[in-house]
Order: sequence, then structure tokens, then C-alpha cells
Amino acid sequence: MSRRPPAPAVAAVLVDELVRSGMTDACLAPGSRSAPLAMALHADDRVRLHVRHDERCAGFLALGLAKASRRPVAVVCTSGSAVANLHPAVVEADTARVPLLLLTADRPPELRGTGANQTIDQIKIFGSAVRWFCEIGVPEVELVTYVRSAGSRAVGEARGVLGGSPGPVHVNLALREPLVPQVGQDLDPALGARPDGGPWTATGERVRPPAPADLAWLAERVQATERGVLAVGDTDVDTRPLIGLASAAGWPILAEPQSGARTGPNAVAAYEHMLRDAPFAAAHDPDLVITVGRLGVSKTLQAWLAPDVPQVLIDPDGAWHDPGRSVRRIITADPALTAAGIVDDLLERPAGGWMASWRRADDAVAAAFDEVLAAQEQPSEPSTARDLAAALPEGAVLTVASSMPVRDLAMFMRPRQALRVVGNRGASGIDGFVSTALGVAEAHEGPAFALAGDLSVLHDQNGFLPTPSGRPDLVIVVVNNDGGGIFSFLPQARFPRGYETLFGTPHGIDMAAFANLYGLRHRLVAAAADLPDAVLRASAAGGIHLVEVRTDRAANVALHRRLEDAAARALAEL
Ligand SMILES: Cc1ncc(C[n+]2csc(CCOP(=O)(O)OP(=O)(O)O)c2C)c(N)n1
Ligand SMILES: [Mg+2]
Repeated sequence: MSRRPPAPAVAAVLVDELVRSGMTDACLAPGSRSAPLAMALHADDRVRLHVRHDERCAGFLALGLAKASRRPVAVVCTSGSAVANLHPAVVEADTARVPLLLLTADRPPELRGTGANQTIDQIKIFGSAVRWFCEIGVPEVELVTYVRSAGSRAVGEARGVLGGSPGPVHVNLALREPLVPQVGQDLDPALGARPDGGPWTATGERVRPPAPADLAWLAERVQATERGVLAVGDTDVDTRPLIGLASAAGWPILAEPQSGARTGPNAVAAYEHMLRDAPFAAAHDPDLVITVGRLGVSKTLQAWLAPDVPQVLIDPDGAWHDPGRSVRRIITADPALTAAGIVDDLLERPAGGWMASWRRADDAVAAAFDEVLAAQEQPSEPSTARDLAAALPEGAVLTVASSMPVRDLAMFMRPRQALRVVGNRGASGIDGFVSTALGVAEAHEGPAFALAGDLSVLHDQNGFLPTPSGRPDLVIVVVNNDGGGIFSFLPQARFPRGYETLFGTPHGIDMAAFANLYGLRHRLVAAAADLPDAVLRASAAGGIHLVEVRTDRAANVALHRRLEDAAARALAEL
């Protein structure tokens, strides 16, 4: 009997099952052991395949795709250290609850622990960061039902519809040679599949309605609380009902830029500076704070939410996001359904002074910022964040990097409509940024932009490497302060000895030459007023653009201090 290699046949079945279960995109880094998966993905017209040279980039590309599309995305790599290179993206996907399907090729059991080439221990290599680990074993065609069941389960576990939260799932495949089909062998991806075209096991939708008792309790508290606040951090929930609730209750919304809640008249943008101002903070002591999503960008906000401030956290998975140990009640439910469930019964509150006082202060601080920033012709880090967020067209997406870009956006982005802001705030790494932004750009329907520091861009420069599977259009605004600007705000900045070597870490890279190397278009913006036009023109032209803004780290600290002083003066004059 001529032996038909089972690895290619089973790989085709697994890919078919993942597609039936809702996977549309897969990212791949080349390798030999993973050849059955690579060839199966490539042969399947229903899969959009994105190939990257570097596994770390492939992982973050998948992360960006999954974030923007809200669908599980597969990542495929070969055995050995290739697998370990997925770990940074897995960590982010875990902490930010992003569905990733990690399909790692491995050596079969007889080659493990023998010194066989490119063989490491891949069993549970991602530890507690994955929602589910499956050692699928050596493929056998007779086991297609098992493979289909595991495939549909992997998608269900990654989507968080089986009782857990969304996140990464690891399926390790022990692939035994031969890894490619016999010449002329027909693979049947539909082998053993459900005849209706559906998945082996359908896993339903992720609906987490609030318990009636929680709803009644919250409705009563919100109704009774004039001095309430809605704080929204990193989350992917539908924030419209939350905004509706804040509006009906007459509460300010303190929303991180990527929360989806920095919109409408109740959104307060300058809360960082308002809460840093001791008289303002003391006068605006809240009686109740509802928190949704993880708050991580503003230390000031976190410090303000002390244990003596009554706080309720609403989270679909009951995640214990409470670093300050201050939350008094966790409501495990979809925040959108919870808000929608109480808003209709809320009796309109007569317009009091609470919301008006926050609004007045926010407007005054914004005007003070504008005045300070208008005095400087060159672009600064604050003006770049403010102006970029304001200039982007409706329907655009903005991927923002950690470090100062997300903080400047948090401090200076005015509330606005129809801009989706995305950032890797799960683990707040500066790694994988280019790939994440490209993944977001690929999946987002609408123009794509990014805002990043120079080190975030350089850290993931392999993300720019062209491959035959192509690159999406993206305009990246790079704030180039020649190193890590955030450290200038931290206590180590008071120790000049070794500071540049240890923290500032200047590199002197010429961004135009860098762009040229990777086939990107480059433009240096020398006047703040030119930024909106430069960015919109670049977007209209298509391709990948680096729009560079050069700043100076020391001058940036001084400017931030002037802005803080201006905010304090504006608040004192109210
Ligand atoms: C993977 C990873 N390594 C290191 C850090 C620590 N870190 C935080 S900010 C930063 C510097 C970032 O520099 P850049 O992207 O240029 O932004 P800037 O601080 O200049 O605004 C570093 C190294 C991190 N967050 N993630
Ligand atoms: Mg920098």
C-alpha cells in the first residue's frame, strides 16, 4: 500500500475546521516542519494569508488583525525558537483579551529530548497566558473527528464563549515526515466534516447579561448619585450605552483615548491635569465611580480612585482589575448591556452644577493648552497628539504606541466622533508596534494611521520587511526624540550620570534613510501647522508613510511643565 502522508491531509482538515468555526485570516512565518499548515492555508481560498519573515512580527500582526476585526486570527510557525518568538504577542493577547490561535509545528515524540535539530520543549510553553493548550499528537487520518473537534474548540476557547474570556489558544502539532503530500495526491479538506458546512461543534455568541439583582442595585445607586463619574479604560465593549448612561445621569466620562468613550459632551479630556490640581481634585470628590475596562495610562487617575472612593467595576469576565485594591463591588456582566438595562428607568436629573463644573474646567484647560501650544511654531509632542487626533477623517483608525504617545493622546486629544483608537495596553510593551499597526490597518475598513515614538518603531522594524503577501496602507507619525522620552519624566532623570547610556539611549538613526531601506515614504514635518495636511495627503497617496516629527526630550519636559502650570492657572481662575 502506498503510504499517503497524513500530516498534509490532517493539516488541511484542521484549516477547514478553523474556517468553518469563523477564522478568516492567518499569519505565517516560513519553516519546514510547519509546511503542511502553510500549504493548507495557502490552498484554502477562504483564508487571507499574511506571511512575515519574523515570528514575533507574525504574532503581533495577528494581534492587530484580531483586535481590529474582533475575530480569532491564526498564527503558524515552525518548531524551536520560532515558537518562543510568539511569546510577546501571546502575553499581550492574554492581558488584552484578544483571540489568537497559535498553531505551532513540533517534532513527533520520538524526536523530542534526543538532541534532534530545532527541537525544544513546546508543551505548555506559554504557561498560564493561554486559555487552552492542546497537544494534538501525531496526525492520523483516522482521527479527523478528533482534529475537527479540537479545531472548533480552539476557536470557541479563543473567542471566550466557553465560560472564559477571549484570548490566545495554543495548539501544538507533532508533525511527522513526510510533511508534503505525494505528488498528485489530492487532499480533501472537507474530509469528515459536518455536511451542512458548519463547524464540528458550534460555540455560540458571547452574551453576558447582568443579573437582575446587580441591575436593580446599580440602578438605585446611579439614581441616588449626583456626584458620579464614569471611568473607562482599555476595553473593547460597545461604549455607546455607557455614554448614554453618563449623559442621563449627568456624570463626566474620564476615558482613556483607546477606550471608545472619549466622545460626546460628557467626555472630559483634561482629567489628568484637573486631578493633578489639588484644589480641583478636592472639590470634585465623587460619591460613586463606575469603572469599565482597565485603567492604566494615568497614574493620577488611579491615585485619585483611592479605596475611600466608592467604586463599582463592571467587567464581562469579572476580571479583577483593581491594582489599588479600592473596588467595592464587581459586577460580572457586559457593561453595555448593564448600562442599557438601567438607562431607561433613570429619572432625568435636573441639571445641577456637577457636570457643568467638570465641563467648564475641561474647556478652560483646553483653551489654556491651545494658548501655550500656539506660541510654538515647531511641532511638539503634545501638539502632535492633539492635532493628529483632531485631523483624522471619520471612520479612521489610529493605533497608538505605549510610552509618551498614548499619554500625550490621553492628555491632549479632544473628545471627538468616529475615530477608533487602538493600542497595546494589555502589557503596555513598546514591542510589536509596527506589526500591530499593520494588522489593524489590514483589518480596519477605513483609512489607517498610527502614532509612535522612535524606539517603538525601531524595536519592531522587521514588521516593515516586504513579503509577497503585501502590506496595507498606513500612515505612521513618528515622534522622533532620539530615544526614550518618557524616562525624562521619571525619578532617574535626576541622576545625570549614566542617564543617556541607561535610559535616554539615543541612536541617531536617520529616519529618511530608514524609510528608504524598507521602501516606505518619508516626510519630515517642520511646522506644527503642516501636520494635518501632511498626514491626510500621505493617506490619500496610499502605501506606508513615515511622517516624522522631531522633538527634543529636555524641551519636551519643559513644555509639559508649562502646560501643567497653564492648566493650574486656568483652574484657579474659574
Ligand atoms: C518591550 C518593552 N521593553 C521595554 C519597555 C520599557 N519602555 C517603556 S517606554 C520606553 C521608551 C520608548 O521610547 P519611544 O518609543 O521612543 O517613546 P518615548 O518614550 O520617546 O515617547 C521603554 C524602553 C517596554 N514598555 N516594553
Ligand atoms: Mg522616543
